[in-house]
Amino acid sequence: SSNGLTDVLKYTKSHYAAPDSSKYGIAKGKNIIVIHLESFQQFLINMKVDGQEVTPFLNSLENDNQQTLAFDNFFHEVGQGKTSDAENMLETSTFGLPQGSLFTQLGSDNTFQAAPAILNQQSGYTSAVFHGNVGSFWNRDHVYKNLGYQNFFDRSYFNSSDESLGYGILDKDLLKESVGNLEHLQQPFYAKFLTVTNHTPYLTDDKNFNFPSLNTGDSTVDDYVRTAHYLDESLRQFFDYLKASGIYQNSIFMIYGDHFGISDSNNKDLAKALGKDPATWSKFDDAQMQRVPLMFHIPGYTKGGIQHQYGGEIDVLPTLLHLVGVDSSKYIQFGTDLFSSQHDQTVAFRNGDFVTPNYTELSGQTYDNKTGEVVDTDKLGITSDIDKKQQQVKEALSLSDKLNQENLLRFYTPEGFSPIDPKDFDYKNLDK
Ligand code: GP9
Ligand code: MN
Repeated sequence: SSNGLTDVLKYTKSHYAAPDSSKYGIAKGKNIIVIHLESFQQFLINMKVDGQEVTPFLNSLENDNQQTLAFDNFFHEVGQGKTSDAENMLETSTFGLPQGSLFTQLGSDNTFQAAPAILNQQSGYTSAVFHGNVGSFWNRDHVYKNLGYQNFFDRSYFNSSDESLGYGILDKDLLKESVGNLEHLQQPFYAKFLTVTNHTPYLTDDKNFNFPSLNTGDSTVDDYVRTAHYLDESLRQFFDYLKASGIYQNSIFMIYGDHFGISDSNNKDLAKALGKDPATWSKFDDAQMQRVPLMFHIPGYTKGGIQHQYGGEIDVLPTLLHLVGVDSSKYIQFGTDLFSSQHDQTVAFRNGDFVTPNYTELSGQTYDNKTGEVVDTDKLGITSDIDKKQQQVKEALSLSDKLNQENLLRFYTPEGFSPIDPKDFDYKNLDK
């Protein structure tokens, strides 16, 4: 019934964080170019192998303290839906499901109030997704229509046929071939590029992957830096095309890692390469590894710099909307603007664990972020504070699940928003 909405609205309205006026609208009217870095973790940024930077181009963006606002305490929050969970959170600011993928389970029929629709209706943005894999993967061919995406360029649109490495065509081919289509979109556009080459098991060859591997003996870990380097080169090339076409100067780039690339079971192998002792590696360390990049690169902006506030994927949509000057207050969103003074720095993992700037809570145990040790919360007098945060994390997750599982947005249409009719969109030529 629509009654469940009352609880959801009570939660989201009371957690709404008003924008910071120094950030509101700084990218108003600009094209939005979203770059989804497949399986890309924060530790790759500024990492060196044999004295060479793994991702020199991304480093140059991250460390551009004028034109880039980059986050170094930003976490992915995905569950079993992996890429699709990340996409869902970034497009809707609601969580993925406790089990499986929301895109697959509910994406064909649910009502969404998502980024492409909001940006189109409030600021006249056109929209497109570019992806070098088949359109049916993660049910995207259906979900994207419900999100309001006007165009979806999947593998069938691209001439490249080299799919021997990664998931779909190589990123360099995808990005190179996409620029022509991008140039034909009416501006301002909201365009998302889903990369795929940096995907486990990180297959490489010597022709395309010109970078030394690590030497841990775990091939997944060893080749991860090679495919990450390839992704970095792909982006440098892409930016060169965009600069030549004039699109670059008129755009804001939002770049993020969707989730971990090295799973917890392989982290001990990675430890040495990070200068850590595998013998003392713990669950706490696994949790800290869930940091992924998030950066907003705004050509011509001068007040950038590294941002240390804690946040996660759920927070991206209200942050982005405010940067382009779109009011988010009437929408049901579980995250809060990362730049707001009222931003909630408690980062929820899908299993109910969470991280705050001071503590990491895992299966009911509290770790001190400075020492990585389990603490006695009673002794520190923080038990009630931690309990309150734990309760709030559980509440947010369960209200988001209720909203999605009962398709409650069909009963809530914000003022001035027109519900999306997926029949309005037709993605021709899509591979099925
Ligand atoms: C495939 C790609 C991979 O199209 O998005 O998804 P993942 O396996 O990372 O969830
Ligand atoms: Mn992924």
